[in-house]
Amino acid sequence: MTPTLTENRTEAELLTDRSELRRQIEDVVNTTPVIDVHTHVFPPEFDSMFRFGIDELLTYHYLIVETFRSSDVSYDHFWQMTRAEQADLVWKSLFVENTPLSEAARGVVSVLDAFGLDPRAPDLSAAREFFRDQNPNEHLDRVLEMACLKDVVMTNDPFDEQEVGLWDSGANPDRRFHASLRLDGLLNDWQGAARRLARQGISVDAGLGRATIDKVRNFLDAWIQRMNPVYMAVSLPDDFKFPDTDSRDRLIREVVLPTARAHGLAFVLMVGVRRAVNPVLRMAGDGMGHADMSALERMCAQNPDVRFLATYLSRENQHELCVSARKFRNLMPFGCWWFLNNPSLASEITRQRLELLGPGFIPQHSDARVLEHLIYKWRHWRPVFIESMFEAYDRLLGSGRPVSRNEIIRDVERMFIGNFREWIGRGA
Ligand code: RAT
Ligand code: ZN
Repeated sequence: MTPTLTENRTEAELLTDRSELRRQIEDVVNTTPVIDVHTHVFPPEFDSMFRFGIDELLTYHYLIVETFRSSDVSYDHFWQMTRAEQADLVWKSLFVENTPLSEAARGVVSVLDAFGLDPRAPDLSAAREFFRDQNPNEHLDRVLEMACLKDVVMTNDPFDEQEVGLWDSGANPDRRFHASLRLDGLLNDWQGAARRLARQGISVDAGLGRATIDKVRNFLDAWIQRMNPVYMAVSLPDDFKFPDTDSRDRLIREVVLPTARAHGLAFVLMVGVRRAVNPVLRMAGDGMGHADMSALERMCAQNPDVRFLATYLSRENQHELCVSARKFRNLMPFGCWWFLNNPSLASEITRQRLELLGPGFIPQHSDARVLEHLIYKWRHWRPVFIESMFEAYDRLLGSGRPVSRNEIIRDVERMFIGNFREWIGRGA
């Protein structure tokens, strides 16, 4: 539709009235599609990796830990249950016998409400029937629209047998889904990686000699060719150091960074996770810790020709990350990761980033694992972002510099799409 002259004038008009300013921010933020730069969601082409529906939603690892705190089920018994039995127990413990006050529990409520399902239902029969009846492709389109998403970045593990099988059989993801090459298996467990490479017919020496370095580089080249990833990524522990004396350091320097350079690929660092703090909780058992930011600063300083995206898990690292990003133009902070993706912390982090970096950061990613997570993660976050943006623009207004709707659109598009596109060096 061609905009009328009046609409054009309105877009450029300065917003000097505070309530109109808020209304315009709300409208722009709620209607601008975002690129979700880190998820664990897959499209229907990925068979059983396409996870959706109430049983998957309720057996999210965030909710499993909460269930152990509100029920006396033993760990062993829980892990022996079927997924449906686990989901029934989570529902009973967190949604019927208790009020779903936590962020992850409220997420399920928001999803049910979005589809007109009863969040106070005594059991899951109606919700199960609803999700069973959905056509996967139509449901996917609907969810992306409800979350107001443009594109989604998956997490793709070249050591995951199921995933390798899918790529081998010519998996061709929906064009809105982009691959990212996840390197945890390579960088965080070199001994295990050596065994897995051997199983794929690539014999390597544990000591990382020249020939092995070349083979691992070829391995990554082949996966890049196959997946066409938008970046390479790794999650790192809180005690991550750079430089270091271990195999991860050798692999980062001699394999990953040269590969990033050769392919013009950004390197994503997700720092601060302490894996398996409580192993009986399985994938729900990871914790976190405060990391030393100087490792990232050294990596950015030594590799000015590589673009880095970074997110830290500890609240205490957030201010330091902003300051590091001010010092290194090849560093892009992104998202409020995992335990930080709660309204109170997301608000604090976003406001801090706006104050220190202006629009030069990627404010959020969802980390969704189940398709419908996309709905609640983005619907819960957008109001937080609106408040943070209002605070920043309102202060500017108070200082004598009102903004127009056009400027709000420009800023939001930069943070929702532009910064990421610039970092990955292409349109996503
Ligand atoms: O947020 C999560 O679900 C975590 O389990 C992890 O996926 C984390 O985001 C990661 O990518 O390692
Ligand atoms: Zn993740």
